[in-house]
Amino acid sequence: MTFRDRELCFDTPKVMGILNVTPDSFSDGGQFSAFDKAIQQAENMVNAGAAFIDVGGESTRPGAEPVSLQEELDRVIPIIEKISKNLDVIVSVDTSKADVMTQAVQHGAGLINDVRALRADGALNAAIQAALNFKVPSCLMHMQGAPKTMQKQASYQNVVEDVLAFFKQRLFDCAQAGLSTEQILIDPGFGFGKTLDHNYQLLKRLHAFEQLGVPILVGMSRKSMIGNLLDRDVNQRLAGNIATATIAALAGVAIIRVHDVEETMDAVKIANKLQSVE
Ligand code: PT1
Repeated sequence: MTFRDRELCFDTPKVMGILNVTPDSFSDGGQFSAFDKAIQQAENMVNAGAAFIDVGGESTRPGAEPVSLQEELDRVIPIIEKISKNLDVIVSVDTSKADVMTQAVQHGAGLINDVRALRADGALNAAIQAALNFKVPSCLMHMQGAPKTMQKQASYQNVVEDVLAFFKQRLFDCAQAGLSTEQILIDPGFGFGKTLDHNYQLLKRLHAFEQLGVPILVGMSRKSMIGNLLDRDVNQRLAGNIATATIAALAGVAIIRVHDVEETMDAVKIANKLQSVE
């Protein structure tokens, strides 16, 4: 698959490092600005082996409030520009807003990552233009409901079949609108309108999504599906993160979205060895 000017093969899983650029994520009153710290963190993740850096300016975790367009642009565009210019990595933009997608791609982003699967106003058209003009693909994620309330009433007949049906319809609608399936990745959306059991049913049956014929991205890092099961707060979830990443790697996913890049790379290398040894 081509990400702007880079060709990537998903014969083994690639690691995507998470870079949140929300107001409080870096402020510790020190001498370095939030901007410099974000760039430093991106560099650390690239040195640890990240193939992607996912830059997000709107939190979508359960209960999160939306942010304005200008606020999101101010947060992410300078970071995307700097990382694309200076680091050997594909920059992903984690957004649902058409204008953020367009400007991010104009400033160097190589992947659009949309937790709302291009359903916001203008987003599908922005993604089509990004694909046609810059060879920038899009990742469509499944979410039931909206971040503010999605954990209040998660309900499915069969979560795997329901999420699969959502993607079949969405891939069809995108193709009809002019976004080729070859330019799409999918993500089952762990923690987005799902109970603990829904999340583990999806993880157990990740292979079912191969029938869609597109690369699969997963993000479970530090989520409540790990914390609630293990009764661990967010800074005590590393072992759980590695366990879930290893399971995803063995299932053959294309991209694993994580905070702890260095540790996840070790897990991916072990899974790769297991897959390739005779
Ligand atoms: C994800 C993802 C994302 N997750 C993609 N993008 C988040 N493609 C942001 C919790 O249960 O999985 N895939 N962008 C972060 N969202 C959450 C959701 C964070 C749930 C935490 C939880 O704790």
